[in-house]
Amino acid sequence: SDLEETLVLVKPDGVARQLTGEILRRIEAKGYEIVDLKMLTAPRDLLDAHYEEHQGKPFFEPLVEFMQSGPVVAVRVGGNAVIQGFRSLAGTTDPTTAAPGTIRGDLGRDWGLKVQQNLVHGSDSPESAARELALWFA
Ligand code: DAT
Ligand code: MG
Repeated sequence: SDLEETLVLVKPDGVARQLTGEILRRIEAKGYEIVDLKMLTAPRDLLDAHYEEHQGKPFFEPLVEFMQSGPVVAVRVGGNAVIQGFRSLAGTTDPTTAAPGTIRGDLGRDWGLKVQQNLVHGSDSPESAARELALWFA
């Protein structure tokens, strides 16, 4: 087996739309374990560090402002190959084209240009997962 941990964030749109339970349900139904969990309104410096790879891109500022707009739920999720597995559960970045059956495909609303409002974040590699878990669960 390939036991891993990943960082999942229920973004402010997911919390505001009361989808936290539905998203956690899908994670647990897949067989993944909720190892740790907390709700917080993320400070700017945490978001700058979290989205470091996107600094300088045109969507960076709107993304960070959106992520600060309300509470998020940060979840440490464990399981076999969970890093890739949660990305698969989440679906592709844009909810408009995310496959049905995925969190973004089933629940993500089409907000026009606001691609950042796509309900969840999931770490994209073992290196990202380690870095992000250290930031959010320091
Ligand atoms: P993902 O969240 O699928 O890993 P990402 O890491 O490429 O996607 O981007 C981080 C977030 O930034 C993403 O969830 C939504 C937003 N975003 C990405 N590309 C975007 C774009 N072209 N326009 C607007 N927002 C974008
Ligand atoms: Mg990403």
